[in-house]
Amino acid sequence: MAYLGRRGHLTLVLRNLAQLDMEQRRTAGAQANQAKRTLEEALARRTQELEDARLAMSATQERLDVTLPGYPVTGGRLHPTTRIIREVCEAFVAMGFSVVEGPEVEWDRYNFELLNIPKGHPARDMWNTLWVDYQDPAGQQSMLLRTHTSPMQARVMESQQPPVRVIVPGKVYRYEATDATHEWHFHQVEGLAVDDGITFADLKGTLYEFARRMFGSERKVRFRCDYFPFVEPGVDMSIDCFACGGKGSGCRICRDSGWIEIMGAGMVHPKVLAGVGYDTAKYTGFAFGLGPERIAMLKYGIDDIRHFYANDLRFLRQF
Ligand code: 2NM
Repeated sequence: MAYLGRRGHLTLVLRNLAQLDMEQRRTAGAQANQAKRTLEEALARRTQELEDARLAMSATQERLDVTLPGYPVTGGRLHPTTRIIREVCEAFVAMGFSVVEGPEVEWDRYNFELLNIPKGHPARDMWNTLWVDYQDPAGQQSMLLRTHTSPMQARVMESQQPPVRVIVPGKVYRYEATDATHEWHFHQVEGLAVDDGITFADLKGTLYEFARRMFGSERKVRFRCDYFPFVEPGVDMSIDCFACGGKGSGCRICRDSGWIEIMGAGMVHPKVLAGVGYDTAKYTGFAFGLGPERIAMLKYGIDDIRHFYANDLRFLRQF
């Protein structure tokens, strides 16, 4: 800097050469240029020495072996719940349904009232609810963590006229003590079809097709009466056991019954259709719901639902 820099001694000498006469300029110029070369060479030499020393130090002291292979990038994988949700949705998308998702925090109105579960109705006891400490400004509506994904079906129906064909995957919450078959949060996939002329035969045909796609083309299905306040009639659907082929002797999966319950379903209750403003003289529909964790437990032979939320890599790496 002091000699070779922009305002260095030597730079100034060279710059001011023009002020000297010819004779002086020749000798001073030659000397100055010689001095500049000498300085530059010395600087380059010293720079190289320091760089060599730094590399030598790095090689002996830092122990960085640049020839070692890099750390492998481990490929991620999908959670078993996600895999089942995608498989279920794909099966229904292939049959003309659209996938929609809704909020996990809901109003009483969508989670219960529009689904034919009014305040004080005994059916409310079917869902142990996690209430959120917030009411709407008018004080009319309580907030809760949705206990099923059906409130989104109510939202879809409220926002459009039939035809409706939707499949709604998502997380749901219950105020529940946990054990091998219960969690306080888990997932659901629910579906809904409403149109002019939909019958119970459509429900059976659609869910039968789903069962065969999901569990094998040989599957048989069984429908039995069940109760859900938002449907009438309500049913549960079973498939013949894919583990023992329905023989049911010493089978862990179907507990010897030969049948496995995989979902609930039914014809949408006229009160639900009327509640969202549909013409019940014209439109009918069917709806259904299943638990992907339960499906995964059956399919992969998982014995405890709590594995799904424990984040234990020994569990997760198996899928
Ligand atoms: C189930 C079983 C039966 C259902 C009904 C509705 C709605 F909004 F359309 F009324 N959504 N989901 C339903 C019906 C769900 O889950 C076991």
